[in-house]
Formats: sequence, C-alpha cells, structure tokens
Amino acid sequence: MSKRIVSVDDLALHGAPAAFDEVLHVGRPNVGDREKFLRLAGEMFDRRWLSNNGPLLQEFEQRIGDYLGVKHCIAMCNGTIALEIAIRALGLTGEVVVPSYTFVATAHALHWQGITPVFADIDPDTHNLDPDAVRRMITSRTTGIIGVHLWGRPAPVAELQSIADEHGLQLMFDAAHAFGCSHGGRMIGNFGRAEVLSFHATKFFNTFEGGAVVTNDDDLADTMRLMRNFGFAGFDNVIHPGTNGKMVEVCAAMGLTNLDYMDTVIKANQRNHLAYKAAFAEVAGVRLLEFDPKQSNNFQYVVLEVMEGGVERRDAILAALHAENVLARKYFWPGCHRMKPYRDLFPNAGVLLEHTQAVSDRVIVLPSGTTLPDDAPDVIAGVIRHLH
Ligand code: T4K
Repeated sequence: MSKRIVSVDDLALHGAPAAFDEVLHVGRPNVGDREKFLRLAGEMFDRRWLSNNGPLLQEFEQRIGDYLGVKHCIAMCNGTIALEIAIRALGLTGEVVVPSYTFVATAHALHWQGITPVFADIDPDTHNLDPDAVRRMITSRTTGIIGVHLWGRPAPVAELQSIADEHGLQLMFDAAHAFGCSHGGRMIGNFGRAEVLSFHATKFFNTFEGGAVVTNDDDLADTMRLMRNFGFAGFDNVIHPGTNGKMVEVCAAMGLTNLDYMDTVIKANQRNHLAYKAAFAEVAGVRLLEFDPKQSNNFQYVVLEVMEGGVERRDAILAALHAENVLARKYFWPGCHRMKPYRDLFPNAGVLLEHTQAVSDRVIVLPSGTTLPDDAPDVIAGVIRHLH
C-alpha cells in the first residue's frame, strides 16, 4: 500500500518520504505470457530464420489485418519508418498539413524527406486537428494531409476526407496511439489511403520496437512491401527504390504474444481510467480527457488538463508528482513548431497555433497500464489537491 496523501505535510516536496518506492512511468511496457514468447523465440532459433518476411512476421501481419478488418498490414521496424514509407508511397512532396500538437516523429517523417510540414491548429476540446485550421493552411504546394488520432481518439476523419477530396490531396493518418480504437463502429486502420501504427515498447501493445502501415489499397500495399525491403522483387531483382524497414522475427514473436494479452491490458487501462476519473471528480481546476464509451478504446493515455494557474501551476504539479516518484509527462510540450528544427524554419508559426500552445501548456499525462498500483490514482489526486 502506498502512502496516502492526507495533508500538505505529507508531500515529498515538503520533506516527507516519496509516496511510491518505485518510479511509476508513463508507458511502462505491458508484457504478455513470457512462456509463449520464449516458445516462439525458441522455434525461431531452431528454424534459423530471423528476419526477411519470416513465418512469425507473416502470421503477425495476418492477425493484425484480421483484427482491424483491413486488407493489408505491412509490418515495419518502427512507426517512424512506417510513416516515412507511407509518405513516400503516397508520393507526397512540397507541403503537407499536420498538427504541431503530436509526437515530433509525425513532423520529422516529412522534414527528413525534404517535405515541409505545415502546422495547423487543433480543436482545444479534442486535441485533434481543427478542419477549419487545416483549410487555412492549404497552398498551391500542398499535396497531402496527415491527421493524427491523438491519445487514440479519432481525428475528424470525414471532414478531413472532404477537404482532401475538394483540393485533390492525399489523406493518411498517424494512428500511432490508436491501435484497438474505433470510429463510427469501424476500426482505426481503415481511414484515409493508409494509416500508420506504432508498436513501440511504451505503446499499449508493443513488439519491443515496431510499427505497421495498414491499408485497403492493393497497389499501395505492393509498393510499400517493395520499399520496406530495398525494392527487391525476388533474388537479384530490384524494381523500386527502397530502404530497410523490415520487422524482425523476434519482434513479431513479441507481437503474437501480446496480441493474446491485449484484452487484459485494455481492461487494466479502463479500470485505471475509471479510478482516475473518480479520484479527480473532487479536484478543482483540472479536467480529465474522456473517451467515447460507444467506441472501442485502448484507454492508454490518461490526459489531465490543468485549467487554472497557467503553465506555472502545471509545472509545479509535475515537480510535485516527480518528487513522489510519479514520472508524469507533459506530452507533447511545447508543440513541434516550438522545437528547434521547426522553430528555426517557422519562427512565427505560433501566431496561428493558439490552441496548440494553450493545450501543450496545460497537459499532464499520468501513468497507467498493467503495472499501476491500485491506489495510484487516489494518491496522485491527493498530491494535486494539496499542492499550494
Ligand atoms: N507518431 C506518434 C503520434 C507517436 O506518439 C510516436 C511515438 C510515433 C509517431 C513514432 O513511433 P515509433 O517510431 O516510436 O514507433 C516515447 C516513445 O519512444 C515513442 O514511441 C512514443 N511515440 C512517444 C509518445 O513516447 P519518449 O521520448 O517519451 O520515450 P522515453 O524514453 O522518455 O520513455 C517514456 C517512459 O517510458 C519513460 O518514463 C520510461 C518508460 N519506459 C520506456 C521504455 C522504452 C519503460 O519503462 N520501459 C521501456 O522499455 O518517447
């Protein structure tokens, strides 16, 4: 049982021992049945087949495709390479409209390939792209839009699709947070021309490192399979420019193991989310981001917004939580446009990113997952309630 915060004197910032003996991390990896993983890894060693479209990879891709109801899953070594390959396969060039309020990989995947990420503002209630802001950022150089389903909550898919159709733009999604989530009863993975998943260790479902592009477009899938493997179409026959984006067998083994564990993780995350909701019901000046109960959710991100006291209070709360061994995070502060590579490119971008700046200054992401102690939500709410 962790220490309960009953008064300001109980806070570690004031000299009391930390509430938790061990650090509580955001994104602590969830690990399924170790016996199953070791069995699959043992079979892999016996086969002496470690990478390059092995049997575990093929089974993994089939299971992801079946789960999402999507025709093609092309698994990759990580989500960032998957983004880069999807961007290239769609032929994006010039400028692409993206949110600034996202993990920096969304912007980097464009910039890395000589494409300009043009940052559009978000809706402050959903934290996802605001379609009107997207419209304002379209120029004659724009070739596409990348929506991000931030925190696993769907971007405004229909609105973005009609903007893309109206302007002849490609639409794809960074669905790194949204594996296991649905929109309008359809699994995320089926929207736009392609969607990109991340299976990084910190994600609700992981393959150590890993990612995938999922799509219902046969030609696009063929192109991305080539691109992921140097453009090889059989021995000695390179028919396309390519890179090395392959997922290795041991990662696919982890994926197959964790697919069987996903329901347990979702239940734990949902239980944690409800416990946080109850714990914060009586805490003034903060708001917990809700999920749509009618949709499938992975409940991975517990997002708290500090609505009073500005960035100073948000940072004071973070410092207090860190002192209690709660390694809460201010994802995705300060927004890509205020990070050096993009600040240097677009020093005045903030003028049009009012909500991005306000939201990134007030968000705290709290720990969740299968390893969260039962009393953590109450203790964390207690720390915040008693902080002056
Ligand atoms: N698009 C979006 C919207 C994304 O969020 C991401 C990744 C991507 C694209 C790119 O996908 P990948 O190429 O990564 O597949 C972490 C992850 O590294 C990153 O994958 C993730 N988003 C992002 C949201 O979070 P950091 O810089 O916060 O990682 P780090 O090292 O600070 O770790 C986070 C916490 O997890 C720490 O408290 C430590 C803990 N942790 C981490 C690892 C790796 C563990 O307890 N065990 C572990 O094994 O980026």
